[in-house]
Amino acid sequence: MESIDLHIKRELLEYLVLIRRFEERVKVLYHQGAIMGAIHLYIGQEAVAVGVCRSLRDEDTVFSTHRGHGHAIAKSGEVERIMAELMGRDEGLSRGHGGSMHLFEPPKGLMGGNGIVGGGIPLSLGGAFTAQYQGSDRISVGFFSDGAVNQGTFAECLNLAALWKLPVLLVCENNQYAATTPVERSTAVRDVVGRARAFGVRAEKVDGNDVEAVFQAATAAVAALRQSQGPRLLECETYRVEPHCGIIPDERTPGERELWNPRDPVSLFVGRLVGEGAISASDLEALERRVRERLDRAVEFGARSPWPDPQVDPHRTWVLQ
Ligand SMILES: Cc1ncc(C[n+]2csc(CCOP(=O)(O)OP(=O)(O)O)c2C)c(N)n1
Repeated sequence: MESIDLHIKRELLEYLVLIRRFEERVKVLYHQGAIMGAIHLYIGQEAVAVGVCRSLRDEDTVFSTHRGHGHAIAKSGEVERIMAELMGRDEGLSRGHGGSMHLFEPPKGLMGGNGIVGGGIPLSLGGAFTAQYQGSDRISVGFFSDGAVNQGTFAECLNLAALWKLPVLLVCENNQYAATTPVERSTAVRDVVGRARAFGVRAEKVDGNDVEAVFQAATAAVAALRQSQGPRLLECETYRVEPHCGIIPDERTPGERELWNPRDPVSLFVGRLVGEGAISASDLEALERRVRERLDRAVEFGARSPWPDPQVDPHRTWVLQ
């Protein structure tokens, strides 16, 4: 496995911290009533979004899930407009009409979240088919979690992607739960990689809390996809730290979360970079300050943005080149 350049490692860290602090801020704003509707926090899973999305180009398409803030930030970098969207404002990515689960920015390849579990998988095949049909080397990514692998659409999509050799990277974020149901109570065969291989899709399991491992696996998969070598699947083993959704009480057994603390993706990467001498304590302080100031600006931007006019059609039109 090739080592990762220092400037890329720093970029990965910047996004990890940005997403973590963004989600912490969203949690506060939600409880203050500044964000309404359902929110699904991504804390604990940041290394997956960052490792995958930072291996992509702008024009590659990403189809997200109901838990999509991390994907949206890592793919588009549009923190201010994502925050405004969560706050339901007109300058949000979807002009305040979509909210947390509908973050779209096609010019940056961000093709939205999805309230339908597993719904993004067939859409990601659509993105891949478009690229293949146009003769482009663009690739498409479909994120989903362990709950989606028991939806019929997952099996259908594995088959079609393999049959048509679509340039799609399917990314399973195995975060141990589907809403409040632990994976062992919902899934007879938990080997997602094995399921993919049964359909002829090349698949690999990685530590989803290790941003470098995810980035390296995604980079290799993306390179193969650009050479039309057929679909790939990455199963990223991770852990969702927060309850399923802002309005559902926690479902964890006492002490369970703490067991995952040593695997926290942000601390893990910070510890490794400090150990390598790649960053110093003052670099970290500066990074935290930068992120805090950026989030302050994002919240101000959202709060200043007008409420959407319900009479105005929120749709924007994009044509993928
Ligand atoms: C087709 C469908 N069935 C059920 C639901 C209700 N629902 C919303 S989130 C969720 C759990 C999804 O679990 P998973 O895919 O593992 O994602 P996680 O929330 O763990 O990130 C369910 C069942 C839904 N939105 N769509």
